[in-house]
Amino acid sequence: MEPFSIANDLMHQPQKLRDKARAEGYLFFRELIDPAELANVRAQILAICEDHRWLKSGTDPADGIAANGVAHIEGQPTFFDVYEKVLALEDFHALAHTPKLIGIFDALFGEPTLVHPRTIARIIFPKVVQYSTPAHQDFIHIRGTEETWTAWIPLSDCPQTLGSLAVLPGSHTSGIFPTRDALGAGGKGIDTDTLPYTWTASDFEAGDVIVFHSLLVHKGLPNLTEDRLRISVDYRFQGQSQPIDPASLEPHHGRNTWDALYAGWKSDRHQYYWKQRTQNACDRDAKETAAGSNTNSARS
Ligand SMILES: O=C(O)CCC(=O)C(=O)O
Repeated sequence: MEPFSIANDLMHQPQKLRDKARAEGYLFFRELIDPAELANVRAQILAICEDHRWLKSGTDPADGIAANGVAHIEGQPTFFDVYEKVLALEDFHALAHTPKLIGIFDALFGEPTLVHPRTIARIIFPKVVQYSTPAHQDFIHIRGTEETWTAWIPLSDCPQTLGSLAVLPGSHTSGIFPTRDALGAGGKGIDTDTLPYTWTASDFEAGDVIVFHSLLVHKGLPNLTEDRLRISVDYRFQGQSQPIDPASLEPHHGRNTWDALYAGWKSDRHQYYWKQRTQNACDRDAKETAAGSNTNSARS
């Protein structure tokens, strides 16, 4: 597998950053986020996992060691016992607003960035590699504007063997590829064998971040470890003036209300911040939907 190209040198050169983003469809940054902020969110997620006996008893929760013979798969009923509590974590949502991330997206979009409130965490178990996230494009799930970008951030060091992310650079320039039903997050996969692009991936250290265009084909690598959980987050961003699908303003998987998720938060700074900023965007999206331009109802 080819390694990612590193974009740190371009962080303060907006035009070059945009040129690289347009050409390759992704940007990979080393040491972008303070590892302590990631470790804080990871510890809170692992504390919930421990409460639900997802972790091996007698081990340090910080090691993220799965209990013997236990594997919970996103979308299955037992997964939500933990996931609904994860979605209520204030620090997990606040992390999406990290100024360094926003600065990169402001430069990419050439206007103020809107952070999608629908934040996503992935808890990927070992020994269930058939549920690794299949190759896909986020746009079929997110809709709204194609100029939506995802930041994928592992909450600890994440070598490829722990199941990090791989991308097909340049694949965002070829439109939307056909999909088939597949196991793994999103439930839709693309057959990539005949595509004229090369899979690219690197080992992540805590603080490294990859951001990518909604049409860039990407996939989760299999978690090949004996017993470690891979924990990562996906945050989505777009220019504030662009259309947004109303589902991107709902909690992930749509099982909770924001009022319920916000109930225990200490601050309202990251609550309902999008309501004012998306009024026009939602109206425009509603008109497009009525006109039949958005027909795919898939959701990840
Ligand atoms: O973390 C993963 O396995 C998949 C993340 C992803 O591809 C996505 O959310 O679009």
